[in-house]
Amino acid sequence: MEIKAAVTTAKGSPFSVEHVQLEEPKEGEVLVKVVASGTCHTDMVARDQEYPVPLPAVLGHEGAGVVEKVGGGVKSVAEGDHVVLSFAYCGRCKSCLTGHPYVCENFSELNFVGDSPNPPRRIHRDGEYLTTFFGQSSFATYALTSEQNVVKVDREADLNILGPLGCGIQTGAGAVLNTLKPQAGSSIACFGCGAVGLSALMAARAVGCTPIIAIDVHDQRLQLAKELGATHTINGKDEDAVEVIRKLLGTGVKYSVETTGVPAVLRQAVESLTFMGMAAVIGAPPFGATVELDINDVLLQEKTIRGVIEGDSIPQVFIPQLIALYKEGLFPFDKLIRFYELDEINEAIKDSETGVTIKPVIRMPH
Ligand code: CXF
Ligand code: ZN
Repeated sequence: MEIKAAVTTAKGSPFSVEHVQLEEPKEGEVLVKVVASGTCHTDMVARDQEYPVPLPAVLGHEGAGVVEKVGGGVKSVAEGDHVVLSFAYCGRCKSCLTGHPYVCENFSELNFVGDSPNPPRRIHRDGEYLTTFFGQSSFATYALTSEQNVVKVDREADLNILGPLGCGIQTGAGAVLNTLKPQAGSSIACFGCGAVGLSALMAARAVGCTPIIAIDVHDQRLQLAKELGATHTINGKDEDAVEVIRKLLGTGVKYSVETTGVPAVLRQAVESLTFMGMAAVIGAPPFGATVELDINDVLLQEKTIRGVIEGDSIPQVFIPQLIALYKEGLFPFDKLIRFYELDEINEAIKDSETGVTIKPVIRMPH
């Protein structure tokens, strides 16, 4: 079938909205009419070729829409179901089989495709195949994906806002709810107030963390952090976050969440921890990035530094839980979103890169 998609042809180039061809669903595949797709920093990382995503490609990995058609053997969804699309996993490796698909041993191959011996050939343009990103390629009017990428959601929920739950929002919220699991009354510091950091902050608020300290270099974002539940804010340009946190809490915070991918900020997220504190490492720096840590600071206080991918989420379990929290007013993630039309995708990306919009969501023309 012919679809409209935002194509990335060359490293760093703007998106070009074009007509391309999409295959019909085969065994285990699901065709989704995309209503809207969030944009995530990882789309830009792929566009800029910092991750091995062969170009040309159709990026986008936070799709939400309606099932149009299913291939043979698909059991969990049917035509007409409302769905959110999340990351791809194999379901057969040790990580998947032990309930950890977010660290699927084939994650890179299935989501970034670069090193795949057998890439999905679903999208083409004049005889040339375009890379399918995160097993979905949601910057398009239709997405052809695999059953394991698909999460069936409540029909009452507004599909226009649900896409970002498939990546950025589940990543931040899951780091708190699935990984750190703070008790009510625990202290937490969120380093970086983009979509991921603010999602962590909202989750911390939902489970009764206090104090909740938000750190960023933009006052506008810190203001939003306050509205979403931060009890304290620190502008890292003006103040030393570690010093301020120690002044406030004596030995430090029980939990910290690092979402910036800046090595020096990761060091702060570790240094600001109290005894037996835990830092969640979420922000992705360029490959090969390193950081110096005071080993005795980690050792003598028994600190834990923990990488977290996709919020340690089983999307089919966690996304409906986030929607339920949203419905109760406990997780107002819609406050991060601004809508753009597909033809405005380059403006949306620019607004996310300049910090004007926390979470741009692209609405598809139908
Ligand atoms: C990514 C972030 C970087 C590590 C792999 C998963 N998630 C989505 O954007
Ligand atoms: Zn993402």
